[in-house]
Amino acid sequence: MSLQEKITELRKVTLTKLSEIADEKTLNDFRVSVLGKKGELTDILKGMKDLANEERPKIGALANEFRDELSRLLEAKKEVIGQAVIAQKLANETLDVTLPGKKVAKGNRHILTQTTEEIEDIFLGMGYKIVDGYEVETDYYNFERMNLPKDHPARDMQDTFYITPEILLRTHTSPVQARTMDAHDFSKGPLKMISPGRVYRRDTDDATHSHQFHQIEGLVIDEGIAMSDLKGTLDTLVKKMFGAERKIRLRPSYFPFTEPSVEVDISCFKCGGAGCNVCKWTGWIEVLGAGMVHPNVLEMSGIDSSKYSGFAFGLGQERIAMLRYGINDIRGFYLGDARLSEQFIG
Ligand code: FA5
Repeated sequence: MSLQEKITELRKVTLTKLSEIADEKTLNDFRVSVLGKKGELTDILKGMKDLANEERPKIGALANEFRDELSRLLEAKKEVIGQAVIAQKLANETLDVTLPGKKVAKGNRHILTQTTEEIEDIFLGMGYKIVDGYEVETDYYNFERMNLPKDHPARDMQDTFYITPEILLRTHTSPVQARTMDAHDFSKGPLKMISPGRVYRRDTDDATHSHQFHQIEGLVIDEGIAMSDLKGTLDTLVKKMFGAERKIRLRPSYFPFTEPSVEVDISCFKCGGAGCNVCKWTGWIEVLGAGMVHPNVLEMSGIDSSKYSGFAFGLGQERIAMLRYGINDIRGFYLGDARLSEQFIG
């Protein structure tokens, strides 16, 4: 085969192969394999030395023509491949704004937290301040300052977890009363506070009792505070929490730190007072303990009980939330079961 024929044949084969190439790397390798130093065209042109002098320029011109043509075609192909790569990328990265978004799992505050905050809001609206207490308390504040001296039989009503004989987990939020009274400057006005928090008792857990639960303490001290102030305040709370048609009822009770003491019932939200399984057919549901602050408790804080008087109350948030939402087992609050908490997204 003459060199001319070889070049013509190479051109034919090359153009066919070129049409099949679809990526840049193959294209580059192909260029090197034809036009490179060790490429096929270079190889063919090695035969130039054996040609007659007048033949050489002809073959040289043919080879150059082929090299130019192929270079142009390679360049054009490179451009086509580049465009295709961009088009592919654009197609892959298309953002469809009409697709539904990915749902982010949304948490919510615990129902007891929500209940506490709702009660806090009601009292903030009535001019109370919110005070924090200690969950690890002294026997002194938890019992003695609440008019429960050592060996007082009423201590049995609230047995607890002792850390040392003098330090314990508080059994109620009432010790915050004494701490707040100690710190209050009455020349600056009356004392009105609530104190929410966790309390502990050595109780046996069942559907309505837990060894750890929550209370909100309330305390008002000023000159001339009367039982009617307590009743009006609790009536407002109950109507805001359970609805304007709810009534409250005070029953005589006993707490060493209040005198007189009362248990406060609300008319049943389910039957309206007629009697049902929720109120155990009494028409009333007990929600909290309260009373007029015992003069001994005032005096222990250095408050003149002949001049000042006050009321206090303590309610359990679990009890309130159970009644309000029809939750029939207190343990549900602490199990972290999303099926319960998801019902109270708020
Ligand atoms: C007291 O704890 C008093 N400190 C309340 C008080 C304060 C009275 C100020 C007078 C003046 P009592 O033990 O009744 O009282 O508890 C109050 C509320 O806590 C109860 O009405 C109930 O809702 C809740 N409670 C009591 N024990 C448990 C328990 N084991 N589990 C869940 N809630 C409880």
